[in-house]
Amino acid sequence: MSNHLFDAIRRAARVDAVFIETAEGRVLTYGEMLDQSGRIASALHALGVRPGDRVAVQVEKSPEALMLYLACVRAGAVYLPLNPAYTLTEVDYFIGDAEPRLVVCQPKTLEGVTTVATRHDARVETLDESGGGSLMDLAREEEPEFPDAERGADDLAAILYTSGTTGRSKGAMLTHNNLLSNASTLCDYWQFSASDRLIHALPIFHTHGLFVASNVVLLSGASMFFLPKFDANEVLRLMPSSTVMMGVPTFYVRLTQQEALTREAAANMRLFVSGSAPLLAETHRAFQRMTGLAILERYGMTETNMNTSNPYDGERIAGTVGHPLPGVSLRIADPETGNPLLDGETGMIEVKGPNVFKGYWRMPEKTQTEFRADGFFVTGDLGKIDDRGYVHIVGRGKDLVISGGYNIYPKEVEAEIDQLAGVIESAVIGVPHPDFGEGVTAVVVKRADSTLDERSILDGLADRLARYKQPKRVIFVEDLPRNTMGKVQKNRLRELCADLYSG
Ligand code: MCA
Ligand code: AMP
Repeated sequence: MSNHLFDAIRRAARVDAVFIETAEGRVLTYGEMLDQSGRIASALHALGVRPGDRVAVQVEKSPEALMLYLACVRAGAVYLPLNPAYTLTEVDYFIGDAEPRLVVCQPKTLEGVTTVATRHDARVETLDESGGGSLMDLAREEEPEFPDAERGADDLAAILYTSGTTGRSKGAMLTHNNLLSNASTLCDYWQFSASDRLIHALPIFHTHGLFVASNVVLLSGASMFFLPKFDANEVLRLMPSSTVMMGVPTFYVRLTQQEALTREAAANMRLFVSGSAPLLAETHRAFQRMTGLAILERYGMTETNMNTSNPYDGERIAGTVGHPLPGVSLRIADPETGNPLLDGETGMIEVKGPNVFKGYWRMPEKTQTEFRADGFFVTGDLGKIDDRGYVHIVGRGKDLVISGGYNIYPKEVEAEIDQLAGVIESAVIGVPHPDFGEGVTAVVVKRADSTLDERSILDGLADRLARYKQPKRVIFVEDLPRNTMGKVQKNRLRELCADLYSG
């Protein structure tokens, strides 16, 4: 039997080597990783999970949660991670759309999730942040040996939901080879080896923390400090015994606010990687001034995994995302016609390669509109390539806010605000924010007789949207500025609110 992704992970695993160390000093070796993921895979099988079945997982970060991902790969299931911050309303949509065989949730959300899952014929088991719960009780009864399910390069390994500009979230279907080829490329490009130790402070329900960080460690047989969440002091404490960190720009903003961030503190570190959102050149420079190290910025997307990276050896240029990775074709095209543009011209970034996803789950038409006839995927990011071949992201052709590395689609927030009594219409924008990069901001037009205020709008959204999607501020205006076509001029609103979070 061959399992495209797990066979490669297994080949890199030296059973006695450390894979994970937690903040409390708990150590998990590669041998234990193989045993534990095998037991969980057996439990999944006993629960009726078969190759191709979806397994939806909404749990806090823990080593066991990562083992569950690996168990799904081994059982041939399609792993579907969900942010624990999602409300039940949001979870209901994902379960209804993906139709998982099994949902794994936290014991504290069992009641609500069971109501939703039962409606969609899914079974529910639990996993808590300390590795307990009904799924683990079942796994403990199982043998560690599990015959990995036969899975080829093109079979699905995961579905990750990404919000759509027109409302409905889309499930990006990622194959075994999407994940394996991209992680292998990154291992080489960033020169990972078994002697590396990564500081893993990212969540594990998105591409960055799940595939980029964890798969790269697994495929190089390296180890990682596995932190429940980012904490600048904790990261500084671990730096002397680590070699690499991956983070979103907010991690680096927060680190540069620490006096303890010095050359000595970072002396053992060989690489800091940033991605998921633009890293300000001033953060890049401040970090380099304090540590002597240039952050390596790269660019990716849920649908494409990683597309570009600044060089490992060579100049890492602030404000650029570097060169296309080996095997990735990247071009800049006219957003309307799709015709390729010349270097230096700004247009739509389009990519093609083994990293690019298979399509959106059960949305063939949507999938078709996002690809050009020659197979290039239209990213929705606007960029240019300079005369040294470095890619610059200069804007977004899609209406999207990125806050602390999380994506928020204004349409989704606007729809929730608009259905509150007293609201006539709203526009949601991203405004420069010193910590999160962009702060979600709502501009609202209310009825003349309405008593709505900022607090009542926020209260009205509390149970409907995950916390990070909720506006940090709500501003009221008489009416929204529109162009002659009737389209809301969000750039004018961004100017109006430009200083909302500064000072
Ligand atoms: C937490 N809050 C946020 C965010 N995170 N609000 C807006 N944006 C956020 N990102 C809320 C909290 O609920 C809290 O609300 C308040 O803001 C302050 O929380 P704080 O303690 O400061 O936040 P934190 O827990 O320290 O989290 C900030 C964080 C975290 C560490 C930046 O958001 C994070 O780990 N982000 C990484 C996201 C990520 O992995 N993205 C990769 C996507 P209140 O106080 O009101 O309750 S993958 C991707 O984009 C592609 C593929 C790629 O290229 O990588
Ligand atoms: P996601 O949908 O979470 O996969 O987010 C992908 C989006 O994040 C991309 O389409 C970009 O807009 C943005 N992104 C990721 N990395 C970078 C980066 N280094 N610089 C600017 N934007 C980025």
